[in-house]
Order: sequence, then structure tokens, then C-alpha cells
Amino acid sequence: MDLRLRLPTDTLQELLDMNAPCEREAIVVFVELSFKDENQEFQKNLVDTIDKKKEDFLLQNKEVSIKYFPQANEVLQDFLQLLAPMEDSILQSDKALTAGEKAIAEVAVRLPQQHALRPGLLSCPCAISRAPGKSSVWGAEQCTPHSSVDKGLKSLQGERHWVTMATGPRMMAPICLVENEDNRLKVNSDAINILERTSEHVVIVAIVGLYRTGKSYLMNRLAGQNHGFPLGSTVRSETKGIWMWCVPHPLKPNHTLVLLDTEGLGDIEKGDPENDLWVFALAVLLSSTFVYNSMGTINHQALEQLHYVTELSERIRAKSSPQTDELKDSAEFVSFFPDFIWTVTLELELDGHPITEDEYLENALKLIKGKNPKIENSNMTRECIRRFFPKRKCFVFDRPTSDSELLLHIDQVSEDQLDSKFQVQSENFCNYIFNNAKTKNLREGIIITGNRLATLVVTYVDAINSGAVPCLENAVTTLAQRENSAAVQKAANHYREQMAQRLRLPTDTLQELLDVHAACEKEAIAVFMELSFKDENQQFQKELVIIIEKMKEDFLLQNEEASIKYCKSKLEHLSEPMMKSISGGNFSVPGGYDLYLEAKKEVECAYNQVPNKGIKAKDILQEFLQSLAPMEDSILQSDIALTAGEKVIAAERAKKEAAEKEQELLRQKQKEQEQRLEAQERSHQEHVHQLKEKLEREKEDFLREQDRVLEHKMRVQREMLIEGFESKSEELKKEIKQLKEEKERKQTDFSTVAHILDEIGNVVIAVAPLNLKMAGLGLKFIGSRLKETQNSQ
Ligand SMILES: Nc1nc2c(ncn2[C@@H]2O[C@H](COP(=O)(O)OP(=O)(O)OP(=O)(O)O)[C@@H](O)[C@H]2O)c(=O)[nH]1
Ligand SMILES: [Mg+2]
Repeated sequence: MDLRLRLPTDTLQELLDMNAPCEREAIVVFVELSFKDENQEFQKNLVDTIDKKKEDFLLQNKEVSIKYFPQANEVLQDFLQLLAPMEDSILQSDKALTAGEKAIAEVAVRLPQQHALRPGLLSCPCAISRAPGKSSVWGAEQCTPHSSVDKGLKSLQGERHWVTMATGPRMMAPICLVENEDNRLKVNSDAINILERTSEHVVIVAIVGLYRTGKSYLMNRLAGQNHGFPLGSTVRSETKGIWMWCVPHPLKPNHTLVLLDTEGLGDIEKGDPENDLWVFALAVLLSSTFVYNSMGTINHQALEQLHYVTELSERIRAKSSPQTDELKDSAEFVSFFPDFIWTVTLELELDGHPITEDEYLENALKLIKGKNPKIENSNMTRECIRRFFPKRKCFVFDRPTSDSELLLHIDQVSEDQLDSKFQVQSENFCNYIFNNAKTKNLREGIIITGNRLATLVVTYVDAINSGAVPCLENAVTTLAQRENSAAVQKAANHYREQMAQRLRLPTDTLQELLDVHAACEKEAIAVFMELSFKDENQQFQKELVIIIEKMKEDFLLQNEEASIKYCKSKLEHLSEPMMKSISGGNFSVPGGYDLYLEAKKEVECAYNQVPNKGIKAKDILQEFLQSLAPMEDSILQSDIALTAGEKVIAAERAKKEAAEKEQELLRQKQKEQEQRLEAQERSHQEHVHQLKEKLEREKEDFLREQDRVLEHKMRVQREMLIEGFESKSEELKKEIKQLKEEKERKQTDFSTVAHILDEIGNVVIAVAPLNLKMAGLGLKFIGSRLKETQNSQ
């Protein structure tokens, strides 16, 4: 239960479901080990104990739940009651429902309120089945219980922003991620803490645009809420810095949708426009979908306002050191830039003909012929958007409402008061994001999780504050250092836990332990491979080799110790009567030697019958027999029933038997050393095999990415040619040629990774020099001893 449960569970049923198989397994263990359980006395005891433990788990679950969210019950109850009148009026005014359906819905609304939140149980209060096209942008079938209660809970809870659930923190309201204090960016550690606790993959949507253009409102709609990111009703910029809201992704299970709302650009009251640039650059670097929001038409002016994009090549770097060849650093932007969406509030008509939104954007991004600086500037913005962002999309919005009074308090306007065109447009936009916004990844298949995002934010903001330019390659290196070291830890923990779980010490044979070791090591390497990336020179994999090797040695030692302890105690117990007879002089009689031999044989037989003695069984017996030798000789010599000749023969026989046993023991040792060497070789093979697979995957990821970039560049190059911009097309051709050469170069690099594989193999051998030397020398030594004993016979 401890191993499988993560408290608090989402539902009571989840805990009970976990209890059932654990209880079943516990009963199997009992039945396996018990016998002659008169009147099932012990079994009843077991039932009581398990019951008590289950109760303890239930209590713990409740306590953990309450600890993280003290008044969940009460707060939610209050909130639901608060909603009741409004809910009723929505229900009664819904023409899609018959009177009968309304009556049923009324009962359904009341019921969950009565049963809401039993201890340790966060249940879903969303009982009104949403009528199609009503209530929420999340769609009729999407139930958003947590987000729909979030705001109410937040207002009642004050400071509390999030509650920890099994999958990570679920935020009740947005929180500032990067503060903008006196024109200096500062990471908010509370927000970082929240991200650190999120291990889910993240889809990150950032919105940027001029101030007072409805950015926060649009983000709230993505969260399925009217409230959330605060909206401003004055002309001054409301949002400051970058705000973050993590909500469960409505379509992708186990994904968190991270919404980043940013401070409006171009607010003249702000002192330093420099900051706008950094906010813009950060939003590009952090998001997987970048939304640029504007009002009016996409014209020269709008493009001029988007000049930030042309400055990105000065604000972001792909590589840490300048390129050796001529390839511009920004030529690589498209490989890690987010998708681009332009959302614009306007009447959509071009030259009197209605066109699609995407056509509208593409038209607006066509370069304009002409040499005046204004045109050149807006052309530059067009070109940058087309070259940097891998994918473009446009959404056009009408005003949410034509009623200017309502517009002022748009966050209090209910869905059905909104203009129906806007409702459809907004739903299309949200659905597009939910279905198409990608999971954030850096290049080469590095998928971003909440905690990785935390590192990215800190790394980038630190770079900006230190006066440097945030650089993707440096961020990847920082991330890799942190993640790879955690990957080593997790892999090592997995190995240790699995070994402890699967091994019953002492094992019967060494091979048994080595087999379990091989299986656990294989899994641990897989854990490492899964979690690590950019492990330069296999630095971290080597670390893992060393740690696992050490843990294996510990298990081997423990195994020997357990066997020695058990064998000694058994032998002591079994030989007790014989030892008493020796000390009582029972064998110091005529014929005593034969009596002694018989008693010794009995002890040996009984000892041999004892199961599960482990790998030291023979050593301990041999040690015991050797300890008897002087006594044995004195019993033999003092036995007057034997002649001198018989005594000589008996002594010879005893010596021979001892030598045979010794030889057998040496043979066993030799076999064990061979097994250990084989295990070492197997370990080496496994490391190399999994590394090879990973490198192969990385190569495929890299090539796929390069192809995507090339395809994008070739498309832009063709378009430039068609639009009559030959020199730009030539420039791109050059980039394409260089990229193709780089692809070739990398391909050869990947095909010459044999040396890496050799190296990791060497490490596997080198980390256990003592072991191997011991094994190698040991084998020689045992071999020569074996020969010696054979010769002496
Ligand atoms: N959403 C939206 N709001 C509009 C529109 N026209 C005027 N507004 C008003 O502008 C306000 C803008 O809301 P916000 O979502 O806070 O705008 P914003 O872009 O986040 O503003 P800043 O954070 O200050 O940059 C709303 O409260 C409305 O009163 C429109 O077409 N759409
Ligand atoms: Mg805002």
C-alpha cells in the first residue's frame, strides 16, 4: 500500500481499489507461509490487522487532504450554495430543456451538494449537464469541476493559489511568474515552486500584444473562465510582467496547459521599452504556441508595432558560441521557435471580398516592393515572422459585445450575453489551441515538463539580468546537468528498490542474485535513458555504472552475511547434541571414534537437508569440520578398540575427505568468479546496447528535425522567388545548402559513435577494477590451488 498509494487520492474509491489487490496479496502470503491454523485463529488476526491498517490509510488520506486544503468541504459547500440561485436561473431560462428535464436537473443539482466532498474525496460538483453551445468553451461534454470552482475557492481562500493533487499542483488562480519591478525582471519563487511540483508534460500558450487589447480576457477563455487573469478597465496596462496559470489540459490526459499572460507592450507610461523586448523574447522562448493579439487591421502600423520580432536575433541565441561558418545564429530559430498565431479583432474583408483568416494573414505577410525605410521595416517584420516561426495561423474576432457598457465589465458578462459571432470565433480559437498546440519541447526531442519549465524560466531570466542574451544551448546544458543528475538518482533508486523487493536473502546460488541484478540493472538503465539527455561523454551514465556496481557489491555482501549467519545458527543448533557428547566424554570409550563419525555424519546429513542456506553453506560446513579436526584426531588416537594401522588408515581417510571438500569448495568459488565475470560482461553489453538504441533514437530525432527545418526554409525560399525577391531567395538557398552540409556532417558523427560505445564499455570494466582484478587473479589463484590439491592426492 505504501508503495502504490499517493496520498491524497483523488477519490475514496481510488484508495479502496488499491486496498483490494494489496489485501489479496497479503492473504496469499499468509496462506503460503502458514499451516495448521486451528480455528483460523491467525487468519482472523490477519483480517483484523489489515482492517486496522486500512483504517489508518483512510485517516492518513483524509489528513493529507485536509493539510493541503484545510476547509475544502466547507469552502466548496459555501461556494456551491452561492451559485445555486444563478444556476437555477440559467436552468429555467434554457429553452433547450423541457419542463420535465428542468425538474430532473433541479434534483440532480441538489444531490451532489448534499454529498459533496466526503473526507479525503474531491468529488465533481458539476452535475448540470451543459446544454449544447452553452456555458463553457470547454464543450458540452467537458466537465471542468476544478476550474469552475477555482475562482470561488480563491476568493474565499485568500492567498492560497493551488492545491496538491496526485498529478501535481492544480492552480486555483494565476500567479505572477516573472515580475517586472522597476524595469528589472525577477522570477517569482512561489510560481517556480508550483512548476517544480509538476512532472506532467506541458503545452505552453503565451499571449503578447499591445496593452489593452483583450489578451487577459482571451487567456481566461482558454482556461474556461470569465475570471482569472485580472482585466483592466482603464487605459493603463493592467498585467505586469508575465503571469502564469496551470490548468489540466482539457483534451490531453496527463498534460498541463500552461497559460502565460504578458504585460501589454507599448504602454507609454512605462519608463523602459527595453523591458517590452525581454517580455516578448521570454514569451517566445518559453511557449510552444505564441499568440500575438492585436486590434484593428493587420496593416503597416500593426506590423510596425510587431517590430519586436525583428530584434529577436539580438535577444535570443541558439548556440552559445558564435558559429564558425557563415550560418547566422537566427537561421536556427525555426527549429525551436513556437507556432505563431495572430489573433486580431476586426471586420474581415479585403478588397470587398470576404477571405479566410489564414489567407488574410498570409496576404498581410507578403513582402511589399519598395525602398523607403517604412516599407523596409515592415518587410523585415514580415520576413522574420515567416522565417522564424514554423507554423502560422490567424484568428479573427468580432468585439465580444457591441454594448460598450458590457464591454467595460466583460469579465462579468455571461456567455449568452456575448455576441454570438464572438462565441463561435472564440470557441474555434479555443478548440484549435486544445487540439493543435504542441507539447513544449526543446530541440532533439527534449520534452518539457513543469519542473523543466521552472529551470528554463530561471536560466533565461538569470541570463537577461546578468546582461547576457538568453541562449537555448546554455539552457539545454543547464537543464541536462540537473535532469541527468536526477536521472542517475532515479535509476539508482529504482535499482535498489527492485533488488530489495525481488531478492530474498540469502539466495540459494550466486547466479540467482546475479540474474535478479541483471534484470534490475536493465530496468535502471532504461529509467536513466528515458530521463536523461545530452549526456556529454556519457558522464552521467558512467556515474550510474559506478553507483550500481557499488550497490551490487553491497547486495552480494549482504547475501553472504545472511547466509553465514543462518548457516552458523543452524549448524550450532544441529551440532549441539554432538558437542555435548564430546564434552561429556561420550566418545572417549572403546569404539568411540566410530560413534563420533556416526554423530558427525548425522549432523552433516541434517545440515544438508536444511533448505535456503544460501551461498556460504559449504564454507560454513567446511569451517565447522575443520574446527573439529584436532578433537577428532584425539578421539581417534584415544580409541583403544582400533589398532595402530587402522588409526593410520582412518587418519588418511579423514585427510582425503577434507581435501576433497576443500577442492569442491574451490571449484564452487571458481564457478562463482566466472559467473561474476559473466555478469560484468552482461552489464557492459546492456549499457552499450541501451546507449546504442538511445543514440539511434537521437539521430532519428535530429534528422527529422533537420528535415522539418529544411522543408520550412525551402518553402519560404520558393515563396520569396515567386514574390519576386531574388536576393532573399538566394540568401535562403545559401542557408539551405549550409544546413544540408551540417546534416551530412552530423550523420557521419552519428555513424562514428563506436568510440563512445567502446568507452562506456571500458568504464563498466574500469569501475570495478578491484572486482575484476580479484576475479581475474582469483581465477588464476584458485586454478593453481586446484592443481596443487589434485597433485597432492
Ligand atoms: N476582450 C476585449 N476587450 C475589449 C475589447 N474592446 C475593448 N475592450 C476592453 O478592454 C479591456 C481589456 O481587457 P484585458 O483582457 O485586460 O486586456 P489586456 O490586453 O490584457 O490589457 P493589459 O494587460 O493592460 O495589456 C476589457 O476589460 C474591455 O473593457 C475587445 O474587443 N475585446
Ligand atoms: Mg492583461
